[in-house]
Amino acid sequence: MKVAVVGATGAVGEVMLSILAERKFPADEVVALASERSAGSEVEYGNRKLTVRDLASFDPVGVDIALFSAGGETSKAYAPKFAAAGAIVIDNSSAFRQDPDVPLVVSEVNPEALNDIPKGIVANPNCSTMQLMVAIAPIHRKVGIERLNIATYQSVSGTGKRAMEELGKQTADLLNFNAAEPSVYPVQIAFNVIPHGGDFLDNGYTSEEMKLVWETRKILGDPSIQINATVVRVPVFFGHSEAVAIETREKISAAEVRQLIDQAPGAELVDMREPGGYPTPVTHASGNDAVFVGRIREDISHPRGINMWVVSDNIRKGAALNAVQIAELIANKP
Ligand code: A2P
Ligand code: 11C
Repeated sequence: MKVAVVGATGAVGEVMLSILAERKFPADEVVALASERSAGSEVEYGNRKLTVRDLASFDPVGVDIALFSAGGETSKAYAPKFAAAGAIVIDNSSAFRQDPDVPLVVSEVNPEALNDIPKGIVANPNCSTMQLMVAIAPIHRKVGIERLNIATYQSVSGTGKRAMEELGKQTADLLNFNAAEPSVYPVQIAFNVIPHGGDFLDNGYTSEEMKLVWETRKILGDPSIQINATVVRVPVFFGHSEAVAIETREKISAAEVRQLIDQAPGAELVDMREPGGYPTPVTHASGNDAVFVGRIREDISHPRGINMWVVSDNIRKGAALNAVQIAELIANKP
């Protein structure tokens, strides 16, 4: 099997390569692709080095699976070409997620959507949707979810490598009594929080907020779920956190939710109701695969309300890991 990683020099692409090696994905050949800017440089694939090739001049014939994480415009321009050449494209951008002929898949939640891939393209959900699905799908299946109210606390790696450099540089500059210069973000990110992710839309929400609405409905196959989200960027390098308030159709207790999370594939319960007995990006999520769930409690303001705190590594389960898990499901198809 020949696998291509498009965006191999990026924050997600690098981790796609390391997870392919770590999970011993059955690839005979792996090709690392990026823009002509980084063609000729080297990236790591397990304990091997791959020379990065220029996507624009690469011939996709012979590629079986292509993992794309090089931005929406690159996906729009190249994913159909790879699919036409016979590859199955697993696309981490938002370019095709709303296309009804493109399955949007969280490997533990709706793998059956992979039974029909009419365009040869599968979409990988946005990182904040991904971790939310692992945590809430079991609750939706058990008692039905009527409404979700979500506040996110998203790390800078979700924006990409330049944003991580910006947080590091601003932190160092400020600690040395120098001014912090915003460049990737519109305002200072170090020692600050920014209520803005993606682009502003006509309804006053941002695109990152509306992805939580559209993607959740598509993945759970239920357009009736009402969703309200506020996306916030925080000065954390890896790991997105979410405060989630759920209104269910039928009453469910906190103890039952805890049991569902404990049994949910891909989820890990960390809910001790004591100082430190909850997941955080640094103590649990960063560098790990699971979606960590804690602070589960019944909402004192709603008869069918449940609150929870959901944390996961946005680059791993939120992006690279789920893409590789989809590739595994496709590779193992009879
Ligand atoms: P390059 O390093 O050549 O710019 P991040 O999300 O961390 O910023 O990474 C984005 C990834 O997408 C990088 O690997 C980047 O490659 C790649 N990329 C961006 N634009 C293009 C393009 N037009 N063609 C191919 N790869 C691209
Ligand atoms: C972030 N979730 O943290 C975003 C990045 O639609 O895949 C990924 C955007 C996307 O900013």
